[in-house]
Amino acid sequence: MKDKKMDIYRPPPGAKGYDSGLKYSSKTEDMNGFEEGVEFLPTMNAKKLEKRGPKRLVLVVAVVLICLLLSLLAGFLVWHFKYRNVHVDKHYNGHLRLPNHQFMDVYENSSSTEFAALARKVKGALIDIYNSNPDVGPFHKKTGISAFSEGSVIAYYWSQFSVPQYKADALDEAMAKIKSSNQMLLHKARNPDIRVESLVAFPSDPDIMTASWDRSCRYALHAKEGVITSFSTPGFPNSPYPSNAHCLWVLRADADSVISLTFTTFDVEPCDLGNDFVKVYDSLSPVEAHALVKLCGSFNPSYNLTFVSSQNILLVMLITDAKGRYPGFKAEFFQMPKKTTACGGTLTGTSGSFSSPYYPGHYPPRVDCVWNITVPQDRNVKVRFKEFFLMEPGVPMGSCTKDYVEINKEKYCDLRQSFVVSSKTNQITVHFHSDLSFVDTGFWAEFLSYDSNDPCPGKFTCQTGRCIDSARRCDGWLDCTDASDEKNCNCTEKQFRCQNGWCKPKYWLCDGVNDCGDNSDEQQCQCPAGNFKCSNGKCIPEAQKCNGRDDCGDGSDEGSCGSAVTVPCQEYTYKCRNNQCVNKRNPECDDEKDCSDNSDEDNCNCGKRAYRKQSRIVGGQDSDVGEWPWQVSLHLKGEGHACGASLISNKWLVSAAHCFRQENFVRYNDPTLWTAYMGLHDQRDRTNAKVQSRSIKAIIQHPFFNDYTYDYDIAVLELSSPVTFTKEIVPICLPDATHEIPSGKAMWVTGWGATQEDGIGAMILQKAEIRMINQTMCNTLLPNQLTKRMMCVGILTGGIDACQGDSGGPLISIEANNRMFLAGIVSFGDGCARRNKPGVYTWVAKLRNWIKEKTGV
Ligand code: 4AZ
Repeated sequence: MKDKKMDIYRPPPGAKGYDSGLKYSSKTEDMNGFEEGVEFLPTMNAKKLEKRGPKRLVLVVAVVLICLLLSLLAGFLVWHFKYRNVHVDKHYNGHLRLPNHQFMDVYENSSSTEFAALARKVKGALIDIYNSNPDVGPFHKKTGISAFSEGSVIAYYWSQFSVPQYKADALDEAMAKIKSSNQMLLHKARNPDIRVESLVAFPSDPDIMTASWDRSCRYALHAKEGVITSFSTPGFPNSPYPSNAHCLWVLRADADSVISLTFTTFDVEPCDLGNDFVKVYDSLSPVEAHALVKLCGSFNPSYNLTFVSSQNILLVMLITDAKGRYPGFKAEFFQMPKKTTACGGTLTGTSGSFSSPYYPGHYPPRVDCVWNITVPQDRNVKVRFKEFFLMEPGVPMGSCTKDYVEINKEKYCDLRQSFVVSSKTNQITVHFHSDLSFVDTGFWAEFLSYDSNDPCPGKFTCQTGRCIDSARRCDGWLDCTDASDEKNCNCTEKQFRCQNGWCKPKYWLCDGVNDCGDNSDEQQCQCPAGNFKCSNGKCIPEAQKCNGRDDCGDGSDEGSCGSAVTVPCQEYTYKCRNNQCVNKRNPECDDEKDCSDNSDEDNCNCGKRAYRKQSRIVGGQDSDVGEWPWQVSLHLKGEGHACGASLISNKWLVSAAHCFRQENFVRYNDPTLWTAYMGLHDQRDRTNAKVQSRSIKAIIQHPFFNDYTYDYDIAVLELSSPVTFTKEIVPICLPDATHEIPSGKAMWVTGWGATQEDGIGAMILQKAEIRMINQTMCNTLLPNQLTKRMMCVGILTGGIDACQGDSGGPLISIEANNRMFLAGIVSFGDGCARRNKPGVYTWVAKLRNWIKEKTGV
């Protein structure tokens, strides 16, 4: 303390008085104004402060320490009660082998004394095993034995544990390793009567753990030699299955047999509407690791739902929730000798075919098949996979970590289009592997020998080995799956060069489709920066978008301005029933309330197919049963199928006016000449119970139909009596007059028309995916032919199109929530499937008011 005046005590930061001192000293100029003798601030009394300081410090430190201790204690208590003391329930399912026991038929009956006796022993053994592991034993609550099967004896069990949360992972780990731990040996020493082998435990199937039910049912069925055994969900087919139910069917076959199970009818709640499902396990334990398939929704009867077990057991489980009761399933099963699952072998000769076991049924789990293919010495061999379905849930695309086909050291899996693998020698080996869980329909393939010097006589050889027509080289189409037919090309004057070097027909420029792959064919047609591109191609300043005025001329600048807003009515705005207008694009039946009176969602029982979309026939054109349930076949007396039509209500159809024009002195608009078939799939199967046929009461052609230009090519037909809607008969939604379809949009055309120009009609309903082509481009391709009631839709490279006999049929646009709309009616074309000659369709939205006027729909 040299100078008391100078020795100003500064309390620790935060202590009271520190701020005051600073404030004071910083305002020295004000000091002059203070009264003498007034003890103004404690900081000025240095002596007092010096004395008080150390005491206060001790106090502060003590308080801090106490606080620290208290919070530590609180933390410990929280941890103890919230985590250490909080127990979680854990459930496992598994199985084990009892090598010194012989299977007896009575073990199939879980109420037999023999079952109970063995179950007791197995349970005791399991508890012993658990108790010998400190991460497992202390938490064990309950164990039960659910079944036994052959294989000495295999016992299926479940165990329940209650474990502190912080020990849950250790329990999972210990259970996962239970097979490899030496606890089983320990157990054997203690109880020599029961030897345990191959013990495995899996966390219980999460699908079961998340479900809740108050009804359960259990059935045990044993296959009889040479007999097919059927079973079905409770109440089938007269009443729907129960809600909140958990049903199990234990299916068994004799030793050394496997089970073939087929669902002949399957109609469960749609997967996206609820939580009802059926799961099939290749085990008597319902564990995900042995699940073969999880099914929900409804499958049409032609879809193959056959599954084959790897052993003589299968478990089928149905779980339903509180809502949505559906008919359920009917299934049948039979046993067959295990050796029939043998697959692979040696294949020789110049060609042949082979497939995964039970194709097109689902291949069994746990199989490895090897085909050694040898063709004559001087030839090479290639394998063409015609169909290939090896999809497993949860497997990253292309990783092939589970089921796969391996050739030339490369693995193939997932879902693939037809592909070819070739060998540079006269031999090739194909290895098919399926793991323990989840199966698919597999593949079928053919092998061919070829001359290595000329693998594709007269044709172009893709780098994959596939042969394609030489004319397809450098034509802009990717005909080889590896695009090798479009590499190293010199563009002709009818082609332009994409930025990535590919040559594409000039017609494909600015058609709204990214033909180049790098979008360079669409870039030159972009509007300048700051501009909006209208659907008709016009460019307008961005600021004019959504300003309530039709600056484009086609309303496209006002069509999609976020969520629906009531705006002044315009030609392009959707008009609600209460005469208010909204500015949302295509608001009708999109499952969102856009009009204040909800009229945009009225009459929307249309455009949804009842069956799950199953067709995975890549490259094929056959439809599935029920895939296009509004498709109608119009038969002309004495001639059979002549035109298509679409069902729009239970008694009205929409078709093309030109189907009913007068020709060769026949008045085709005479309704008595026609019969309509609804729910039809195969033209040869018109007596099928699913088909409803009706005569026609009235044909109303559009009064402006021009039989020369085909303008207004539309007609409505009234059925003699209404049809009943079924899974195969559903009406299509009609688009509002303001409905917009952007160029490039993919749509579907369906019909029984000719499958090639001048060809004959198809027996099975065909489908093709085609694209909307902009009007400007269309006018260039089909000059002087188009009116405002026509749209051009097709694939400019050719090969896919409607054709004769498809006329009058639907062009379908898939909109929000997979709802389908009748965008067009097949009208005419310049031949069929010709390059740069898209099909012409009647634009239904433009004639929507006329349809309403004539039919009330
Ligand atoms: C017809 O004759 C027909 N490529 C229908 C459609 C097309 C061609 C012909 C379109 O019914």
